[in-house]
Amino acid sequence: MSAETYDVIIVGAGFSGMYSLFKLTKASFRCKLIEAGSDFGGTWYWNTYPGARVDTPIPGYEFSLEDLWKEWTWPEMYPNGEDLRTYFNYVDRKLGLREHCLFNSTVKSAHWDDDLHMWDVKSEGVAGVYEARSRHVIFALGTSCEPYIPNIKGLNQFSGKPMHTARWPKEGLDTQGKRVGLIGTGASGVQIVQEVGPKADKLTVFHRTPNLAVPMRQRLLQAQDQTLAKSTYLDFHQRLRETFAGYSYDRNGRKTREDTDEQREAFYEEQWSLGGFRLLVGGYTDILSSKDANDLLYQFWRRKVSERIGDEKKRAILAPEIPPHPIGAKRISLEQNYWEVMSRDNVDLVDVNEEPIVEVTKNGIRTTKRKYELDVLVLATGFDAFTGSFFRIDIRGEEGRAIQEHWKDGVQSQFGLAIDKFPNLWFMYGPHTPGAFATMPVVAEIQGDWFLNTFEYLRREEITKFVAKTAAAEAYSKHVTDLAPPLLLQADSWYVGANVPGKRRQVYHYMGGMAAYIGELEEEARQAYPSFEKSSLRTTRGV
Ligand code: N01
Repeated sequence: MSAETYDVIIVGAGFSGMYSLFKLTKASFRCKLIEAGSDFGGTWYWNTYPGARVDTPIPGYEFSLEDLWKEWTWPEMYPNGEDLRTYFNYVDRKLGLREHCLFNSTVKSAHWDDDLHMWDVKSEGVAGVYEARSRHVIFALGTSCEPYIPNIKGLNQFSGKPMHTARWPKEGLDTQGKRVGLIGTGASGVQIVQEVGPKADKLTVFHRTPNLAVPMRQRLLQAQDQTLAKSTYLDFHQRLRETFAGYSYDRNGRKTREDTDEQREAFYEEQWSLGGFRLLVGGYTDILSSKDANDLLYQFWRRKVSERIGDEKKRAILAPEIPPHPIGAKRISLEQNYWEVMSRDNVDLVDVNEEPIVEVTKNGIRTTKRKYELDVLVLATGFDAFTGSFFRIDIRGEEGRAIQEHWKDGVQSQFGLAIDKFPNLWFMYGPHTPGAFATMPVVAEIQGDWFLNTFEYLRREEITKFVAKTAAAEAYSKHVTDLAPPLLLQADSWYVGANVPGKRRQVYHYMGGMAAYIGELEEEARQAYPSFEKSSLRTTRGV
């Protein structure tokens, strides 16, 4: 065993890992961050596929630290992956994070030692095996880290190697003038269509479920405008902690039928023209609880989108009369010219419900009706979200209990950041947090700040073992389930684990709103952590 011993090992170098590393090292906790990739960025390190771009407008999608934003400007309202990677490098330079990091090393195991109140962590990478001990471990793995690859016959036979969007070659992949096949039309698929459709000789989209995408309204930004706006940034970032979903806009406080038909239409139109997620998180309060409200919104969406799809056959597939699922129950994507690109003559739409894929061959895809010759096959098939990245790691808590076993009947957590029977183990932006229903950096900061306060409390009190009570975690998990609006469960989406065959269907998101989530965390700390058991080895060092 290596002599290296830490207060906190952090796994993952995205927003959450970087923020925690910064806060904890600043407070003199000895930290090590381990990351499988070769640089910072998390999602934005891995997702380098053409067109990858965030769906949250700046300055919401950045750290709220004044030292960072006062010297930084963005070129676009919704930055692309390259600009985000440049930003992460800037953050590293400003905050001096790299010296605490081990890159190119994948954490393979974390085992709890109940005698020493320490975790034994092992990772493997280009520099070989790395082993260290730490009082606490924070898994900052993100929600969507482990790619989901469907079990399609012959997939590995394809000569061009099928490319999952989250494992895109760093050197790029030329699609110019190629025959490209695409499986998957979630957020990644929409962006691939927009980028690759106009370049490819032919783009064949193997389409299963319509994406109920809404306009992004991307725009270029001037540095001087941002500089002027910075006087409002402190208030802006504070507001993100107060709105329901951590956006600068909030729900309108009304139910759909409280407005007349004319008022409602005018409101929809206004939200549509402003773009972003306004129709969902800036709209009526009952969209995910009333089928009637949801249908009205869907029909508005369909009218707007249908105007932009020239081809009648494509329109019937992309914007069907009957909603494929309640709108908003799968994550809505933001599009720029998705419908126009889908309408192009060189873009073919194969409805796999009518014409299922039989197999992937060396040169393409064979459906029940015909064979499609392809040079490139893109899998935009999403992720084994929330649990996939945990289950890849051999994590063992008290009495050697494996996380896979502990969560076999569903995820159980305390506040979406701690797990009963796994002392001193933490996770960020995973299950039971506001997650995909909230602005990501805001959730990362809320959790990171809570860790800092909690670890300072543990240090003060000389508590060396801190573990969520099982009854409290059960109650919290039920609370999260009860908060979910009924329509959320009706779509086969990654929100509820239904995109991966055989995965347990459950509520993975905290849907009580950002302010309520923060309130619960603050109350727990104010009451000196009644949901946790505490014990101490009375060591003089460490947390
Ligand atoms: O993945 P998804 P994603 N045959 O799970 C299809 C974030 N993100 O990578 O809907 C045929 O949404 C599947 O079809 P269906 C964002 O939070 C953000 O696109 O299951 N099709 C679906 O169309 C997002 O929600 C950004 O019927 C198959 C697609 O694959 C999350 O990541 C960009 C299939 C998977 O869609 C995940 O998005 C990218 C099969 N066997 C991602 N198996 C932005 O910020 C799966 N599919 C903009």
